[in-house]
Amino acid sequence: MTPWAAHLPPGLAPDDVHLLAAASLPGSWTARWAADPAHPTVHDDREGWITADELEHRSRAVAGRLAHAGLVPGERVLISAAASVELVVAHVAAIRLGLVVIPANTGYLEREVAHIVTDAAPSLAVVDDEERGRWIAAAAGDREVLVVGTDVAIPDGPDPAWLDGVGSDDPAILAYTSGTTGSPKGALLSHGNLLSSAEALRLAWRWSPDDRLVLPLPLFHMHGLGVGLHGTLTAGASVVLRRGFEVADTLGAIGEHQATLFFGVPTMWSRLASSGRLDELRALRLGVSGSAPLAAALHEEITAGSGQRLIERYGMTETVMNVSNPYDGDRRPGTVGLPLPGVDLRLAEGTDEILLQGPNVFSGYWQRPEATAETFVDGWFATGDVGALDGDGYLRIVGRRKELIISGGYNVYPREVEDVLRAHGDVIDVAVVGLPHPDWGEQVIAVVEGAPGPTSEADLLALATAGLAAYKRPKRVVFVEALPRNALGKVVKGDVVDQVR
Ligand code: MLC
Ligand code: AMP
Repeated sequence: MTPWAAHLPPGLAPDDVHLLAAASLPGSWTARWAADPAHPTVHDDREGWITADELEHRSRAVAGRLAHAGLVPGERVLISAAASVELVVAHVAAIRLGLVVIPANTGYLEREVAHIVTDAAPSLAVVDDEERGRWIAAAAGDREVLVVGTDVAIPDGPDPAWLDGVGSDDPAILAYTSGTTGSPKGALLSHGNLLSSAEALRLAWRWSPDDRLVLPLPLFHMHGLGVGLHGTLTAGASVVLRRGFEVADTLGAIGEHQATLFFGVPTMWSRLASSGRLDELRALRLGVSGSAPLAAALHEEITAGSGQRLIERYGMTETVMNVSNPYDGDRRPGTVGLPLPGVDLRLAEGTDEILLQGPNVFSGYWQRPEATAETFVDGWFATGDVGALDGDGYLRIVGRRKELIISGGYNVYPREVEDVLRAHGDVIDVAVVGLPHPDWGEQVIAVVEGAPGPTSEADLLALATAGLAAYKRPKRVVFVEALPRNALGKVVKGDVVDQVR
């Protein structure tokens, strides 16, 4: 039996599943808009609801402006802004035009933004912050980059001839991630990658036009963008955007909008649980957790307090969504469930690294053939995560081969933080590690070899504040006489954790 058959709604067989039938994201979305133009589709507090028809017309108009400004399919557009209807319109317009969207964290500082601009050479940037716009223009240097606000207030143009003309192999999103090691690389995701994943979730989670998602996740990472927004549009459903997560705001929006769906990272679920207000989630049809491990005890606490049996699922920038607990059947705490429709999964011999294949798996890193080659083993994408399979095929994520800290659902690459701190004169060497933490899941700690001077800790934190987005900064600096090293002189991270735990 196909392992993912367990995800399908009753009456649907694997042979009936055609994840790429709509060919592209616009292929899927425009069919939804035509079928029910009056459907309330996207909501923010400034504009209220816009309908499917309004989204179609507004994104068409923005696409006309972008084409009139000279943008052609394949050119990159960097988008970095808080969630809003305007942002969604700009994103959908770019996608319909065949542009390649680079979603960038709004917390990035100049150094982090400049790296992306230099690497991806965007022709357009959509930002909600003038300073960020200046950083982008400066990093682009002599290369022309058009910087606009989320309203894309540039002259109108006619409907572009190639609107909605993209196919499944055409690129749609260039998402920056450090992957296993090194500086951030752009993972190039095609329309087929994103569509197949959104379709798989639509089937697996029974996502229907009647669903209403409250979404406080940012739209610059896969969870908010590839799952929350694309999933909503692919299902012809509705989404209520929030500008960040705060317990009272989220619960208020869920109540006010009679939400049926809520997706969060474990830090959000843990804050909801600590609020004592879990009962307010009772009316949801489905709650989902992902992006970092959800502790089994928290999973049970949420069930007890809200009646919601969460679905935990597993995804990645390079692959969108891979594995999920089933809608019907056992939603098993401590596991991420079974491969989603279309996804093949196996564990590597000897290391148990999780390997993936499927229409959701990206084709490679932007202009990094070597990094791409390293991450594919005989055609299988090597995730850097280590897994174990229960007897009946449920996947547990039991470790990581890559050096990665996941804090509040955001990925922090120790190497990047270490490089920034090493600039300080008092630092002989530094190891950045993640320690278990009740709110963040893992907390970033810098362990510094070198004698602390009177202001060393403050100086180090100032370096971090100047060079790193807030979520990457060490929450604590610990000085040690010597970092633990192996016979080759290499710092042993596991021993560093023991040293400071
Ligand atoms: C914010 N801070 C963080 C942080 N988020 N520090 C560490 N880790 C984080 N995740 C900083 C703030 O800037 C602030 O710094 C201080 O910590 C306290 O912030 P806060 O007010 O408590 O944080 P808050 O704004 O409430 O944000 C917490 C959060 C947010 C959990 C809501 O981090 C968040 O939205 N996380 C979700 C990230 C996400 O979308 N991940 C999906 C990746 S996709 P200062 O200096 O100002 O005091 C992916 C694939 C998949 O992984 O499978 O989904
Ligand atoms: P990113 O590269 O930001 O997309 O992060 C992807 C990584 O998040 C994966 O490789 C996993 O290590 C981790 N991840 C995502 N979902 C889960 C989950 N449910 N449990 C444990 N780790 C997860």
